[in-house]
Amino acid sequence: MSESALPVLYSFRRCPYAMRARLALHASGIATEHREVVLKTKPAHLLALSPKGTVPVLWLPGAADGGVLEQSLDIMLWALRQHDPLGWLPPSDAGMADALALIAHNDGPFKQQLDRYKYPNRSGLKSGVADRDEAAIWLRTLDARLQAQPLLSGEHFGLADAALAPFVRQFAHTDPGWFAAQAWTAMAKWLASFESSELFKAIMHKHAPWQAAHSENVGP
Ligand SMILES: N[C@@H](CCC(=O)N[C@@H](CS)C(=O)NCC(=O)O)C(=O)O
Repeated sequence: MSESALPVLYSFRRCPYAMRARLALHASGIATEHREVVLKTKPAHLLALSPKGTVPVLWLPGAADGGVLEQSLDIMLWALRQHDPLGWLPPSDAGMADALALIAHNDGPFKQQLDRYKYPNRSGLKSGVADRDEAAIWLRTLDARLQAQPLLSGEHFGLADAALAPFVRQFAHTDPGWFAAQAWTAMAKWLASFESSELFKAIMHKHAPWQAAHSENVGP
């Protein structure tokens, strides 16, 4: 197998989990080899590393423990624990617990409501409105937080902001007119500022789908 000295990131441009991993890797300054995945035809090497077949996956060639990180939050924490020049990691245990609680709600109930809102028929629903409205209750708590402080993480953009923003963005884009009509101005401003940031632009570069080199032994 051809081994890159760099960590290898299997990613998909529009996946919010992959976005949060790319955000943390970018903030950490750690260079990676980017491998863009087509979800319908996942590379054999990705599936050999991580049979569950989701992105993002970070592979650390040569790491003693196999070097496979297959959860987006683990990739974020790994990257930021190597280098955290922007101070994204919460400085206290209480701050970390707070960020992890927000992320748990995002990845649990909110993500489920988001999926049912976006694709109600996949869940046998006629409409996603009930899930949209459930999700909106939590989004209003984010808005209240952002009325009291500039960012979810406090004074500076940090772990919680990067972990949640790609998902809130997906929610907003499901019905932009409805989203814009809601009275969550602090949250809408936070989202708009994220979407227009250099950081966001930097992680949304387009990559051609990655293909294994012909000679590469990619079998499990
Ligand atoms: N818990 C995982 C979830 C990752 C995930 O579900 N990624 C989606 C894309 S957004 C995926 O790869 N789904 C597999 C597929 O669509 O085949 C993480 O945090 O990394």
